[in-house]
Formats: sequence, structure tokens, C-alpha cells
Amino acid sequence: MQNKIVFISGASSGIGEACAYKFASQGANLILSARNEKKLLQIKKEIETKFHTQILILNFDVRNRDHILQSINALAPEWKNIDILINNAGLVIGIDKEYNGDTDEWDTMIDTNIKGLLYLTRTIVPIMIENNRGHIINIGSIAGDAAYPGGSIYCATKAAVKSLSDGLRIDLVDTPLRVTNIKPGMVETNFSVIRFRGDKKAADNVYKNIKPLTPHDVADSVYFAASAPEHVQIAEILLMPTHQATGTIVYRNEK
Ligand code: 8X3
Repeated sequence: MQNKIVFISGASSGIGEACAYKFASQGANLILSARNEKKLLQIKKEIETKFHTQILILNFDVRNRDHILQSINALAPEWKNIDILINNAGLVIGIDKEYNGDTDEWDTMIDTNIKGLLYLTRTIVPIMIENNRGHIINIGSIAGDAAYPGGSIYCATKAAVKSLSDGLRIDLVDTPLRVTNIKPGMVETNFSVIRFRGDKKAADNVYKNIKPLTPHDVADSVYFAASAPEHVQIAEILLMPTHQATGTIVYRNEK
């Protein structure tokens, strides 16, 4: 991973932040993007004190297509040749039924999880094709394999991430580029706090009496896929806590 350039969206927290630490610890240079510039600067500072690495901050919302295009096009040549794109930015808001959800929240999820991922892919993959090397790692979800109660829109966005990953893998089959879809189950981050619109207690209940994955567990899988030999394409990884079996079946040890 030495001196490779890794672009991570949604890098200011959770899985994105954990990926930043993991790849920096293995010698990669990072381009970190997110909406929260203050948090990005803090992460950059922390990582740079721990590891010998260079970090560039790009402060944008993946929903803003023009901003993405301008930021990537303006990159200095030494940063532009991105080796690995980790499409991590994504979120869930609400647990409403499909017939009574908040349509603004739907727009936020669809625009971030699907369109934001597409904008970054559309901007960065042509650079990779030009360089004849690259790896696109999309953070999907177990939620994309089957819908669950209260998750209709979010599950649909993650099903889209699966289709978009599969479609891109087909489109790139005649190139050395690889495409991976990482599908985590329950991971303890601020993901559930946002889902429950800031209700920390409700979010904590999701992980009660079960040991969830940490963002670092997911980052390890991302790194595993990224560090496979060049002729090996890890198409998907589905990972979940040992006491989770599907998107809806978990065992909680309440003894
Ligand atoms: C997050 C996983 O299904 O527990 O994508 O909400 S889930």
C-alpha cells in the first residue's frame, strides 16, 4: 500500500474514519472528503502524528456534483492519480413505513447513497482507466440483500449499491481495475443515532446484548480486498457480528 493514493468519502467518522487510519498505517497517502471540515482536519492531524503519510482534505458534500468535479479536476498531478476509491459516504434517516416516510429524508438518502457514489465514480474512474490501474470499493450493506421493516428506502439504496458495483465490474471487465462491494451488518457508529434522528437511547438499544462490529472490523475487510494480489478481485464481502444471521435475525444474550 506504500505511497498509493486512497480517496475516502464520508471520512469524518465511522467506517470512513477507520479506513483512513487503516490505510495510513499501511503507508498509503489519503484524500479525505466529508462535509465536516473541522472533523477532517482533526483526523488529518491525528493520523499525521501517528503515521508517516500525507493527507489532503476535500471538504464537500457528495450530493454536490459540480463541487466534486471542480475539486477532483483541480487536484495537483501528484494527487490526481487515485489508486483506490472508497465510496463510503452514506446514511439512513428514519424508520418509517414506505407509505408515510418523510420525502425530504428519502431525497437525502437517495442523493447521498446512490447519486453521490455515482458522481464520485463517474469523476474518478476515468482517471483510473487512463492510468490502467485502480480499485473501487463501495460500502454497501447487508440491508441491500433483503428489505427489513422500517428500512425500505435505505435498503433500496444499498440494493442499488450492489447493482452499481456489479454493473461497474461488468463495464471494467476488459481492464485491470477491480470493484468490490463490502456489505456490513450491524456496526456500532453514529449510524443508528442518525437513523433515530438523534435519539441516542434508541440507537443504543440496537446494539444491546449483542457485540456489534466496530468500524475497524469493517476497515480490515476493506483493506483485505484492497491488498489482494492484482489478479484477485474480491467482488463482495458480507460481514456481520457472530450473533447476527440476517438483516433481521440476531441473538441477544440477555442472561
Ligand atoms: C447497516 C446495516 O442493516 O444493520 O447498513 O442497518 S443495518
